[in-house]
Amino acid sequence: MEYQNKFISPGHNACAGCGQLVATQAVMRGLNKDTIIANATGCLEVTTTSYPQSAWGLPWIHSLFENAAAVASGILAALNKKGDVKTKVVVQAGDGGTYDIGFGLISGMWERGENILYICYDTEAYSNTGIQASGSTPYGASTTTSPEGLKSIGSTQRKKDMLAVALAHKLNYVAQSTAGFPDDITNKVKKALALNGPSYIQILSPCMPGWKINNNEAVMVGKLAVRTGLYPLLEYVNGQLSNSSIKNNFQALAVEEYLSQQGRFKHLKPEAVKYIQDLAEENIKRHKL
Ligand SMILES: Cc1ncc(C[n+]2csc(CCOP(=O)(O)OP(=O)(O)O)c2C)c(N)n1
Repeated sequence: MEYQNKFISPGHNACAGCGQLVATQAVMRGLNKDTIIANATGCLEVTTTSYPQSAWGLPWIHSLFENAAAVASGILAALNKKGDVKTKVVVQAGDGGTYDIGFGLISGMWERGENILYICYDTEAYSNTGIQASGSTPYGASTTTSPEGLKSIGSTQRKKDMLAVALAHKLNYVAQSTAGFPDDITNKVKKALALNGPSYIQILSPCMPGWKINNNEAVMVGKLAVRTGLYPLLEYVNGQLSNSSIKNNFQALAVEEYLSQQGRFKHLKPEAVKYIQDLAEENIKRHKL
């Protein structure tokens, strides 16, 4: 396995050990040089492009927070006009850009069935602006807009099911992974691009300040998300579940193993933990292969 990365260089200023950058490096290993990236606003954009520098080794564009999907559609239209069928178009965005702010334009891009790979780095909050809750924030997480307190358990919402939203748009390829499994990410990117047609890959990307974990814990926490069944590795081809980390012999760890590693869940009482355990069980039932 080639771990040298020519498309994202180490000179960016993301937090040391950032889960999103672990995931990005894995994504970049799945791309080839004939790729154009449209990036939404967010940590990945801000930390890799401090003017006049750039950490990107591929053509890369940032415009606004909400319009990365529309920018990608425009790039694809220009490539089509030029008769270029070789160059791939990839969108990268955080969960705020995907679940909330860019939602409408993503839906339009998917509706048009365009051959674009959309990657969501899911940090489960608006990380770059100081950990505000997004549509992806899970139940019980403390964020700056859903802080835990005497009368608050943190976020009381259930995480929006973006995978189901993507599937409802009948994409050719929909997958989920975590920064705990970089090779799984790389393989999924390669597969999405080989299949052609619209595709969506969502990657759980542990965030040190947001999740209140240490700099060396992003990969470990990413693995625990999978092993508890809270965030399984999933792959849907043409709408059918074709691969899942939850197989017949899957032995799930208790969700406490995952929650107790993270400061954002430290305040949770047994009854909230039980509710999250039920969510994991529901997930396990639903995604068993
Ligand atoms: C329309 C608009 N709203 C808000 C902002 C401010 N803003 C910049 S980055 C950011 C957070 C991005 O969160 P997310 O998309 O989850 O990516 P992350 O930083 O977590 O990787 C926000 C709210 C903006 N630039 N544009």
